[in-house]
Amino acid sequence: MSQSMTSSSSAQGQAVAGASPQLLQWIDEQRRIGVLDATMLTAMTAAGWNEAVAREALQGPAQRAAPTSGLPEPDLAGEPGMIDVGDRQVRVLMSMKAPRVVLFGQILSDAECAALIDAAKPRLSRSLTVETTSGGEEINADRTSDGMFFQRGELPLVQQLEERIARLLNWPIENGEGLQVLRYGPGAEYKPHHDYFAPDEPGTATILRRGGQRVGTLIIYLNEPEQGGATIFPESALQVVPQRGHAVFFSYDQPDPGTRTLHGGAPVIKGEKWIATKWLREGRFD
Ligand code: PD2
Ligand code: ZN
Repeated sequence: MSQSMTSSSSAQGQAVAGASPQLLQWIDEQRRIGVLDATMLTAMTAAGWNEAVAREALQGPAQRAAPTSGLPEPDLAGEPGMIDVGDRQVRVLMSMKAPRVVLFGQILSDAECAALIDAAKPRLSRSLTVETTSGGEEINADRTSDGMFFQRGELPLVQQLEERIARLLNWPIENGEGLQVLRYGPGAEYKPHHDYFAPDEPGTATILRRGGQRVGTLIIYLNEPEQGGATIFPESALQVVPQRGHAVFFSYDQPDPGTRTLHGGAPVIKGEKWIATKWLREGRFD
């Protein structure tokens, strides 16, 4: 829990009697990453804030929350080796400008990777992809993995990971789709594709009603296949070898191949590959 929201702070806020500037700043930060008021209220009272003060501090500061604009993007000003995501330090391992691709380390611990796999395993079924002619879903021969989706915030670990991602990429939790977990066995692959929805497909208008376009993808590696299974960006001759707890992020400012974000999952040759994917939308995905 953040220092800045502890009730022992002596500083007193002027706008809200009893609430410190640090508390108001903490509320703004939580709101910016999409934490709900109810969640903050629970955390504040657990940290010792009087409930009436906590409720008052939460009232009315919606105007302080920054509107979503631009693209999801880590703050790499000053070329940090690590990014503080609240409860963890994430390593910055590689950053490429065009296409925008960033490789991160230790976004999840080994134990958290194992826990996500265990939670997903009983719910796996053959992966579907969004069917862009109708906006529905279909089995896709280009994607031979098994998968499942968690609801946003479905488990404490999922919620924790979503908060980390929101901080890491400066993008609201509400703009994220539910976390998808995929398992690839030997021979399984995901042929090269774009993650945005093709504007000229008839089903795209329906898909976009919920949250607008996808603007970014974070693929998190939950294990290490013995051979094969890299995430490939053929237009950049880039190959990301899965390492447990690492994640590759890429963003696309337009639903256009000019973004050079064509990417795929190379066939697994030996062993299994497990990933968790978070797709980020331009607006709220409710
Ligand atoms: O598993 C991968 O490496 C991969 C490749 C391409 C995952 C995705 N796309 C995806 O989840 O969108
Ligand atoms: Zn993809």
